[in-house]
Order: sequence, then structure tokens, then C-alpha cells
Amino acid sequence: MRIDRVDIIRVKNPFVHPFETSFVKFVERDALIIKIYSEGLIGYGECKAFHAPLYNPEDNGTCLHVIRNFLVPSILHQDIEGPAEYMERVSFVIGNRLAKASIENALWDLKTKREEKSLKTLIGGFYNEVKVGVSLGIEPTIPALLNKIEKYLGEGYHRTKLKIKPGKDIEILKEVRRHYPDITLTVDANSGYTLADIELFKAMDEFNLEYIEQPLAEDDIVDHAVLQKAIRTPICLDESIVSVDTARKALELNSCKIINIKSSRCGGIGESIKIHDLCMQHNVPVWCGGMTELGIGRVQNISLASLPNFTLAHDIAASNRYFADDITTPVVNTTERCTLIVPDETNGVRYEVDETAIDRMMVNREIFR
Ligand code: OSB
Ligand code: MG
Repeated sequence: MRIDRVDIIRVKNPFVHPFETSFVKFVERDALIIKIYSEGLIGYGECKAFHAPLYNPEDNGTCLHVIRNFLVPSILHQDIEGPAEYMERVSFVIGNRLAKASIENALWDLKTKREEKSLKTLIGGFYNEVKVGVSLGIEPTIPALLNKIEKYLGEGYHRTKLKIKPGKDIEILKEVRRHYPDITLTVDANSGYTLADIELFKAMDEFNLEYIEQPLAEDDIVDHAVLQKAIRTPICLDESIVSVDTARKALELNSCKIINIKSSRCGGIGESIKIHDLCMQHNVPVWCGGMTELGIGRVQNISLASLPNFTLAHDIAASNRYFADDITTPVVNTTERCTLIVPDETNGVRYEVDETAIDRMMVNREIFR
């Protein structure tokens, strides 16, 4: 496919409620939308980076630089076979996976339009419907957190994940378990701890958590292996897994028993499929992580999560869990079973990009043609 034009649109969309993690309190989603024009069709991708390099080494400023100066010139006015060939073409760019993934995702979207097939069909998806969980930020008080848990349990979310950080962990878990002894519960530390906290994680074994997500540093699968040996609760790696190769090493070292796949963090949908397949061979379940994405990214995640080894509840909440306004028609909403129907050619589920919503949120647009 010949690439005729690329737009990079910076948008900002406020969160309905601040979302606090161990590394920052988010108040708005700052994102880049990628539009690739090719032979009369348009493919959309969403860059999942944040406003600052607090979770990933990249942020929207570095992504803009890399996309503008290295990725766009690699494809503009050229013939691209598809997402895989694009990834080979830009392999000279080291790291910068979120930037690469945003274009890769847009090329997948173009491929669905060219071939008139759903993303599910193109990647060999299996499930028609996927289960979703909710990820809850750190709240100022325990009663405020309990209120949030009650609200989302009421909406049917299949798993409750609590963000934790040093000093906001065991006490919170005790209270939550006292009120909700049986719910499927997980915690996400976002790399907030070190092996010096090993006793704390041993103490968490009594709370019957489905998993502990990314307790230690993102570049430390060795210490995660030590920790996993010392506790019964499965460790789920998120930040540490940035490629099929890091996944292979983590599995060889027994650093985790579960992997959270975020296609952006791993450089795109193609690499995510490889990680999925590797985990499946090793009987390691995966689930689809979230980056509080806007509709374009959220919708692509639904299709990724249709692969057979995506067996645990996903961080693909209804859009209204984060936003009052979103950029797809319809906006992503869960069924009465708190699931999402995976769009395919036959079920009539279809999401279109809402350009007027993008215009409402736009702070800047760069056009390359
Ligand atoms: O670690 O999974 C994470 C949000 C921002 C950055 C990192 C993470 C998260 C979430 C929310 O946990 C996931 C979502 O619902 O999109
Ligand atoms: Mg996480």
C-alpha cells in the first residue's frame, strides 16, 4: 500500500476522576492520534505514551520526535506491504516501542480496511466476547476506595485491581478483604518496590490475590525470579515485558506466572501475538493490559484480547470508567455481562472514529504529505 499522507494529532481528554498510581496522579489523557492516508483509505492508530516519561521511557514529546523525524520518513510516499514489513523497515530505530507501535497499529487498521476483514480475523482471534476487569487508582482514604470498589462491582467488573505503593498496601488490602472476602482481587505496584520488601510480599499471600502485578523494577527479571520463588501468589509482569525476547527470558527464569500484554509497550500487535504464542506454549496465561487509552486504542485491544490464551479479565474497561467524551462511535461500552463483543465480519459490531470528537480534543496537528 502506498502511503500518501500522515497526520499526527495531539489531543487532551480529561479523566472523570483523577487516576493515581505509584508513579503519578493522572488528571487527563494526553495522546497522539495517527492518521495514515493510503490509496483512498484512512488507518488510525493511537500512541499510548503519556505526557511525561514516568511509566515508559518514552512520552508524547519523544514519540512526536521519533515519529516525525524517523518513522514517517520511512513510510511516506513509499509502498508498504503491511505492519510486519514496516516493523522491519524501522528496525534501525532502537527501542522507542510506543512510537513504533502507534504507526504499526494504524497500518493494521489500514489492512482491515483494504482487505475488508476484521482485526480479529486478520490475527486469528478466537473469542467472540471477552471479560473485563477494572483497575482502581490509589484513593485518598479507604472509605473512598471502598466506594469505588462497590460502584464497579455493581457494574459487574470481573476482577478488581488495586494500585498500591509503599505505605498504601497491606492496610488497604486488609480492609478490602474484610469487606469483600471472595472477589477476584489483584494489586499493581508499578515497580514501586524492591527485594528489600520481600516480607511485605510474603504477607500478601494470605489475601488470596489472583496475582501481584509488576512489584519490582521494570528492568529486573532476576529479582522478580527471587521474589516469585519466595511467595505463593503468582507474579504478573507488565513493565518488564517489552518484547518476545524479554518474555522468553522471564519465562526461563521463572520470574512470573502470568503476563500482561500491552501492544504499545511491546512495539505493536505483531510482537504481542508472538508473546501470546510463546506464553501459550508455556501454559502461561496472559491478559490485555490498558494504558487508559482513548477509543481507537481501546477498540484495537478488544480484538487483540480475542486470541485464545488471553484467559484472564482484561484492563479494557468501558470508556466511561475514564472519560465523559471519547473518539469512537459508539463509545466502548460493556454488555450486561460486563464483557465486550469482539467486532467481526458477521456480528454487526463496528466502531467508527469520531472526527468531530478528535477536533474537540485537539491541541495540535502536523500534516506530512
Ligand atoms: O500498569 O497497568 C498499568 C494505567 C496507566 C499506566 C499503567 C497502568 C495503568 C492501569 C490502567 O492499570 C489500565 C487501564 O484501564 O487502561
Ligand atoms: Mg500494570
